[in-house]
Amino acid sequence: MFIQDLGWDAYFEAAWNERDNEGRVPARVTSQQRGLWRVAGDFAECWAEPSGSFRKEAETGGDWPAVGDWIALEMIARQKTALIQSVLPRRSKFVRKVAGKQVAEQVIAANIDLALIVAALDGDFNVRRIERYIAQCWESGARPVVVLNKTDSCAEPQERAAEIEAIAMGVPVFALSAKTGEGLDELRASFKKGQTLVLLGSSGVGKSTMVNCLLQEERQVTHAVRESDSRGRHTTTSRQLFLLPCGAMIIDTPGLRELQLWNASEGVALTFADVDELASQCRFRDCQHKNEPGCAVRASIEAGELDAGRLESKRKLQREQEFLVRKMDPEVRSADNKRTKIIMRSVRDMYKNRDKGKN
Ligand SMILES: Nc1nc2c(ncn2[C@@H]2O[C@H](COP(=O)(O)OP(=O)(O)OP(=O)(O)O)[C@@H](O)[C@H]2O)c(=O)[nH]1
Ligand SMILES: [Mg+2]
Ligand SMILES: [Zn+2]
Repeated sequence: MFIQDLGWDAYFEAAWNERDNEGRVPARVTSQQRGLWRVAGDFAECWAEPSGSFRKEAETGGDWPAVGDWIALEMIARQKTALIQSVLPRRSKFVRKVAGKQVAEQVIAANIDLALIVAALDGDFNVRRIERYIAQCWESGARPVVVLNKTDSCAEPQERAAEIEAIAMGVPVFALSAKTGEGLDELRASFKKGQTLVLLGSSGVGKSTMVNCLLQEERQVTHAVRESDSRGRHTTTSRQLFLLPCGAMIIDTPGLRELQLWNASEGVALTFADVDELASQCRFRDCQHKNEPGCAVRASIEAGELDAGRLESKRKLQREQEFLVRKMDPEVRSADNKRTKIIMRSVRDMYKNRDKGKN
């Protein structure tokens, strides 16, 4: 195996050359277990542990390596071990607020190109939850793709897909069955060699079943959902990166119990760019879209064009976001968001052009 097969490219090469990496080799984290990291590189695969100085740094506010990270590794042949000396800058990262009341972030996966937001069509289907994931994706630097699984147990999969397409401008939507394989080829065709994908979604939606299907091998354990409410049983317990036959890589993750946004103000704005576009046509600049005269948002809801739930969902995410920002470290708060601004502009343009097409 070569690092190029694992996604190494000019971006990481440049980052590597910027530092003194004498005596070290690049490697990618494929999984993590109890203080040990599984890494792959030109040397094949091995377990690695943080060096003393790296550990100190991570313990005092730095970051531990996440699955998908590129690291500088020092091989200690005599001791048959390998030391993680540093983590290369991440091109994208998927983070969430640490579960509970604490305000801290946890990196779920790093250097992701495509985030597959998986939802099941058998009872778990929830447009608002998908909206939330999309907001988080835009923020991460990965491109979101929505995958509606279990078409075999849904009478109108195309209607559900259309519902998502309506709220997720510019986000590809695939409807498929990981059980029968129906529709999987279309999704597979959108993967490119060297790309890294991550599967996100609640427990029981079929993420691991999709991995097995794409690998054409039963590598991940799967478990039936509860019959009473179609909920999963948190079968997958750790994140792991797999190399697919097509040359792309995929990270399976445990079903998220709690997806709290982390510094996703830009992502929220992006996800609701259509609402903002409407709001810009309200008579008052500070319109709350309640019962002000000349409110374009209310008019659109009354005309049956905009879903009222979507406005509510936006408000809820914004409140959550404001709460987090108030509690956050000022340095993090002012973090440069140039990249998201560029994406935002292009999504806004997409909405504008779509609306032009309507008239
Ligand atoms: N009918 C149907 N069942 C499916 C499909 N895909 C997966 N399942 C079933 O759904 C159940 C849960 O699948 P998993 O792959 O374990 O779900 P998961 O998302 O990995 O769940 P966690 O690991 O708990 O996060 C299993 O019983 C699968 O056989 C599908 O397309 N159709
Ligand atoms: Mg699983
Ligand atoms: Zn208004």
